[in-house]
Amino acid sequence: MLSVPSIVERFLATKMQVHPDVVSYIREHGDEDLIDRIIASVPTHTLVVSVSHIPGVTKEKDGVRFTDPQVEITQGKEGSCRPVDHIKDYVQYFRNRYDRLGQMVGLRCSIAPIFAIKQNYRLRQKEVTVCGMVADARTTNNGHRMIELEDKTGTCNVLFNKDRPEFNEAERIIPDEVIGVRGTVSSQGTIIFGDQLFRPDIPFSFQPYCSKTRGKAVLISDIHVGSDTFLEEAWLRFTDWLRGSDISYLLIAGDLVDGIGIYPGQDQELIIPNIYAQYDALGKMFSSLPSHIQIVCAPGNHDVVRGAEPQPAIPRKFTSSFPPNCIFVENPATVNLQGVRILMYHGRSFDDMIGLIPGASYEQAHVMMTEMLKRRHLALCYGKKTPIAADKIDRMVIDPIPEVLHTGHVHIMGITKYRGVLGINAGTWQSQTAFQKQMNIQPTPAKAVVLNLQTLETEVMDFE
Ligand code: D5M
Ligand code: FE
Ligand code: ZN
Repeated sequence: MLSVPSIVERFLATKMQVHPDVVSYIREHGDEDLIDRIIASVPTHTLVVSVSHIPGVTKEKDGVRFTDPQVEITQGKEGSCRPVDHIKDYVQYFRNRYDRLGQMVGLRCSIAPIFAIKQNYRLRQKEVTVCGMVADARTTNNGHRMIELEDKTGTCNVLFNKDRPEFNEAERIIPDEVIGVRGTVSSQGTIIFGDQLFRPDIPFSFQPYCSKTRGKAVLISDIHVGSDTFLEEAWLRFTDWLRGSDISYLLIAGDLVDGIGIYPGQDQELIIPNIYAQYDALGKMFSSLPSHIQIVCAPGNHDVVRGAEPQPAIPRKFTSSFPPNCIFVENPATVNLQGVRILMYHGRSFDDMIGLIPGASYEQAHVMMTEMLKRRHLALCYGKKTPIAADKIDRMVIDPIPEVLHTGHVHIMGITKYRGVLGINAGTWQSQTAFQKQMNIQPTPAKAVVLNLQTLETEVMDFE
């Protein structure tokens, strides 16, 4: 058994205090591995590690409960969103993004001290490490990558030479992400020649938590009820199968219904032209499922709530026909199933990333999930296709690290894994629409991804 001081010291080494209940839990149930897992999964600003930070454990009133919770919404619970208001919120919002992602970047550049950008003029021809938010990223006439980087003290230009190994990553730098750069200041003090690039990233030490008990979840997205391209027969095959299955949870990552007035000419493609009636139809579809299946519903850009992210949960006035085993969450939301944390995000920002990241495509959307994880953020680019609602904290930051990132929106199913985090981009229940035909998007409809919570293995079920 580990000694109390050895456990306390491990946490102090990472500048965190640890609650005595956590120490007892580790002594009784864990080992060095558990300590690593806890350290890797606590949010960045944590000062005291409490029982609620132990993967798979929740705290009860009078002591510690050593069993897995069933469904717990740990982020994006209904009612968490604030209304969008003042410009000053954006200043706070971006400061919060910079502080949190910058702290993660600091952990990745290990011992190198981070310089304030305004000092560059004093540090001509010296090697420096800076950390900033990308104000602009462009390719120069000579094919090098020029980045305008901003921290709280000023801005500077960073040049990544196209013949250097780091250029590959530098090509993928996008506006409003937070990066660290190590390089040499030019003799004029105006440019840093970049040698190394650091992203907030997932630490190599991250070890995903697996449920101690059996349990399976099904992950889907983009049902689009109300559209004439909704695949009702495939859906019925899916629900028939669900009724006879050992599935305990059904998660839907947005675009529950097709909505009204989402794109020009949509009314021509609706078979349910009323928003209440669309949700009523979906509620009836869910009512036919066994009541022991917990159904988690998040909104997407076709749903009735505001488009700006984070999006609120579907309001109660639309959900009267839904059975009581439905839980309505915001977009994004983190759902803890038996200790396994699933970060649900609809995925609208894929539309922005596809244009910005070389080689990115709708067919390979799951590859972009890796790009999100490296940047520890779900929707970086401000002012493009994905509207962002400012708040005091940036809810789009990926923190803590989930076991699974669950997205949708692109209507093309794909699964990926990055440093222990599973990325599941669920498909759709809608066949190709006129718009998608125009865009040359070939959907992969009627697939459901089964996630085994005990092993984190996936299985794709096809109901086409
Ligand atoms: O998105 C369905 C599909 O259409 C998905 O592959 C993304 C694509 N899409 C949606 N909106 C846009 C824009 N504005 N530009 C490019 N591609 C887009 P859905 O949200 O279901 O309509
Ligand atoms: Fe969709
Ligand atoms: Zn969508």
